[in-house]
Amino acid sequence: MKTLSKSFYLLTLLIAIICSPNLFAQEQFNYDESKVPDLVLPDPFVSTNGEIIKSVDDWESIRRPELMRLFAENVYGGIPRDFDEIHFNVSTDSDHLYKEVAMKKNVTIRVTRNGKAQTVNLFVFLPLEEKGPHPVFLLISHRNVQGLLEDKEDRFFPIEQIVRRGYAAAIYDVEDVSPDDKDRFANGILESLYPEELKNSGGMRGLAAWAWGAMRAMDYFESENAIDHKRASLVGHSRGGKAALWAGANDKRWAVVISNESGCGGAALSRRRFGETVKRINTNFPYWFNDNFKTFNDREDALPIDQHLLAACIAPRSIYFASAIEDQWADPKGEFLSFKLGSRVYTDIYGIKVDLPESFENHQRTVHTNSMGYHIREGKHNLTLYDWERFMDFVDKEFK
Ligand code: GTR
Repeated sequence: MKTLSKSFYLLTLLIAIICSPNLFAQEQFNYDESKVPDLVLPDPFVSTNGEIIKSVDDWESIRRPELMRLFAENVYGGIPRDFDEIHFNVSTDSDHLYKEVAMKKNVTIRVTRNGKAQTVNLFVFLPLEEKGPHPVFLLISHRNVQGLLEDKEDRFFPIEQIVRRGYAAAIYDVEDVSPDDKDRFANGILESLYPEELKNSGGMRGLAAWAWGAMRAMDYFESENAIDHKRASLVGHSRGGKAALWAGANDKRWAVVISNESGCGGAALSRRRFGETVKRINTNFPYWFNDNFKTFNDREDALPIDQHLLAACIAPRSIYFASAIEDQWADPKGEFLSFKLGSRVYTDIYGIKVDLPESFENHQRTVHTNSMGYHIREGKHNLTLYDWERFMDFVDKEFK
């Protein structure tokens, strides 16, 4: 009898293990607000040396450069600015789904450095109805761009709606710059143009490379008469949103920087450890951030920055954070808090009157205030037409 119950027990255990293959591998992620640790965050207004930051000059000459260096060294790697030549090969494409409303330009951006070259394909749709130069939205896309351009029903990049509102719509595929893949990520600018970055533990990896791509698209906008490059908005969703924030912080040519549900390593505060954590993102996507970021796995409190300071580094240019209620993995509350805390630089340093809700719990769904736009919508993790319409409402107002 005893042997029987023992073997029954062992059998049950075996079945349990087989039925849940991740039993031992799976880590627990926190979705319980009461378990979020008390937050002690780095202060935007005290430099590492203890200087008190009070003026635009203090911010721009001391604290902002210091923060940008800390983000580069510890999180994303810097974005190299040097290359030998850049060339744009532009052709007009008349065979596309949006010919009723837009002119399509296919742009091959060719960049050379030390005898090696990299090409990035940029697709630009210009409104037919209105006279240029047109303000522009650029989407950093980690979804297959050819697929998006051939599917009118997909509203991830709603070309028709964007051009009908008088904006140019531009997109490139991160694959052209640095493939979104653990084994292949170096097969782009990291091998061709900037191989030294890979040897540096604080060097550029995937996300910073994608951000470099957005900067090259901006180089093209500057050369294109049909585009009003001074009224350019950079958009990224999720991993693309992380890259958009880093590109926007580095490149002041972007008038508006928009993060859609970028979560961990993007809009959300790392120290909250709500949903995705630093350790988890570094484990699943080791090629997005630099090697130094991995030393903060399970040590978020040791980070010399947190993500509210990245939002702050975009000030006084316009910034937008969007979240989705069911996208708990990206920590909507952590995104709101970093937005709210980042707003202190807009108000206290730049004197911009920003009217944001006091707390996440009492927030309105959409808040478009001076230089700062925010919304949280129903539903899951995605970039939708609803999101784009809110972005365009905000940008209309900003550019008025
Ligand atoms: C998830 C990742 C997130 C986010 C997302 C996405 O798997 O954990 O950080 O970037 O992918 O890009 O859709």
